[in-house]
Parts: sequence; C-alpha cells; structure tokens
Amino acid sequence: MFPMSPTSFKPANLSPAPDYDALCVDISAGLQADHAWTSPKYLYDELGSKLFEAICELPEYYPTRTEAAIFEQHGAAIARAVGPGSTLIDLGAGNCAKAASLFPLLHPTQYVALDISYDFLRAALDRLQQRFPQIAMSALGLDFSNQFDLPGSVRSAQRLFFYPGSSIGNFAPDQALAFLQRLRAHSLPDSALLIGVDLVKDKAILDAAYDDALGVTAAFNLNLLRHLNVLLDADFDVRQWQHRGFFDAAKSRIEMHLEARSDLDVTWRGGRRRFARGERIHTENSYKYTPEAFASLLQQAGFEQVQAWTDADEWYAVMHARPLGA
Ligand code: AVJ
Repeated sequence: MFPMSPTSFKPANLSPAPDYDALCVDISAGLQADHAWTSPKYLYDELGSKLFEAICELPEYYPTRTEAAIFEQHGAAIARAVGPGSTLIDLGAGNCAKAASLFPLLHPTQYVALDISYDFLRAALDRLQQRFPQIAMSALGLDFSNQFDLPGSVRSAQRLFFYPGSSIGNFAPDQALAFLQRLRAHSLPDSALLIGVDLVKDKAILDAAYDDALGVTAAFNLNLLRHLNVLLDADFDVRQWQHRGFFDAAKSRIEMHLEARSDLDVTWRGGRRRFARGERIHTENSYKYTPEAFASLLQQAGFEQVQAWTDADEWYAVMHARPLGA
C-alpha cells in the first residue's frame, strides 16, 4: 500500500513575534519570583527531548520500562477495556515510540500526536507513517495543558485520550484535577482515557531515578539554561549551576532544581537577577500517587468505570476510565 502522508497543524502561537514578548514576560516573572522557577515545558527543546529519551533508557529511571511491562503483561485486558478502532490521541507524544508499540495491541484507526516540541514530533511521525500506512496520522504542535480544541480532521468517534509516561505528575494535584475535568468536558460519550501514573515508593528509588549515576538527568535539567539563553537571549553560564533532584515525601513529589555554585549575575531580555551561591531555580515537580488517590482524582473529575493495572512491585499504574454517564 502507498504510505499516506501525515497531515499536520502548527499553531500560530509557536512561531511568530507577537507572543514572543509575552513569553519573555512570563519566564521573567518566574525567574524574578522570591523562589525562582520555570515551567517544565522549557526543558524540551530539541536537545532536551533527546536527553529525555536517554533518561528513559537509564537503569535508575524505572517509569518507562515499568509502564511498558504493564502493557506487556496486561495487554489483553487493556485492549478489551479500550476496544478496537479508536482514534488514539497522544497527549505529549515525544518520539511516538510508546504509542507505536501499542498499535498492534489497540488497533487504532487514527493516530493524532500532540507535542509542544513540534519539529521533533514531525520527524518522528513521518518515520512512523512509513511503518503503519493503514493508520491515518496527524501531528499537532500544541500544548494540551491549556488548549483543548482539536482541528476538524480529528475523527470524533471513539476518542481515546492517551496520556502515558506519568506526565500528569507535572501538575500539582489541584491542577491535575482541573486538567482532568477539562478533558472530561471535552469528552464525547464514547471517549475514554488511558493514563500512566507513577506511584509513591521508597525514597531511595525515587531519588536515584531523578539523580542518576551518569548525570543524564543533570544534563537534561541544566540544558534548560541553554534553552533560556536562546529563548530570552540570556547569559546563563551552565558550568556555574548544579542539578538537584530529590523526593519530598511530605509533598509526595520529586523536585528538580538548578542551584548556583557561586554568587551570579544573570541578564536576559526583559530582566536580570543576582543569584546568591546555593540559591535555586525550581524547574520541575513530579507528583507521585497511591493507586487509590489517583482513582479518586479521576472520579472527582467526572470519570467512572476506572480500571487499574500495576506491576508486581506497585511502582506504576496504568488506568482506563470513561466519562461519567457514558
Ligand atoms: C516526563 C514529566 C513524566 O516526571 O518523570 C524525568 C520528566 N524529569 N526525569 C518525570 C523527568 C526528570 C518526567 N515526565
């Protein structure tokens, strides 16, 4: 069969100048806050996406392989919950490898890949379309956390919102609830959600997963500064900063920070700041749930028929749910 050419949609807000000032103002506000912070989305420039792929290969970073093992072990039951012929909507597709590995299990009719790192996504989808010419594919360069409107080319029947990798962990629980509620509001009666959730576990395992021996996570975190240098015309000196990544059990979250190795002055378009030695920029949170807590979050958001599958150690869960009253 002749491979179909995937369609694509690059929204205006990812390229032109008008929003550029807004972006500077936005990032500046975080950098100049009492406790400096940046959104985790800025971790994913082209190199950042590649470093994240490398993280997924690390022995310490269990989520990716544990999620894959759950799909491996409980594939038949998950496929039964989903049903064949879905429109698989991948929220944060990255290199599309995860969804692609599920095609033979879930038999989707259409694959819609969303990611903020558009060029990376586009290249991955082009390769994938060659391998699966029978599945209609489209790439959408949008940030699903604040934009839910899908273009008309996305089939409305049997939409399966696929949110793997525990990306939901980047939201604080109240934000996660709001996100799931909006997803629920944009669901049709025959839509469903398939989501991966990282679970609370021993601190030593969590700490190692976010501060690995090779320093790949450190490079991933530090690369944010290179990205900010490009985005904001900033003058961060990467060598002057150090990666911190650790589990805070009381908050049930991983925190990632970048810590100044000495007193530093940083300047960027629209701002400047002095960082004292030891001062940090908070770059990411990654919340961990118990299976019960996450199932109840889904129910609060208006989902029902929650089914959960975990690995033997209960390190990770895959959950399927349908909109209430469907
Ligand atoms: C992509 C948000 C799921 O929180 O585990 C990995 C990102 N950060 N190592 C995670 C991440 C550091 C990852 N998520």
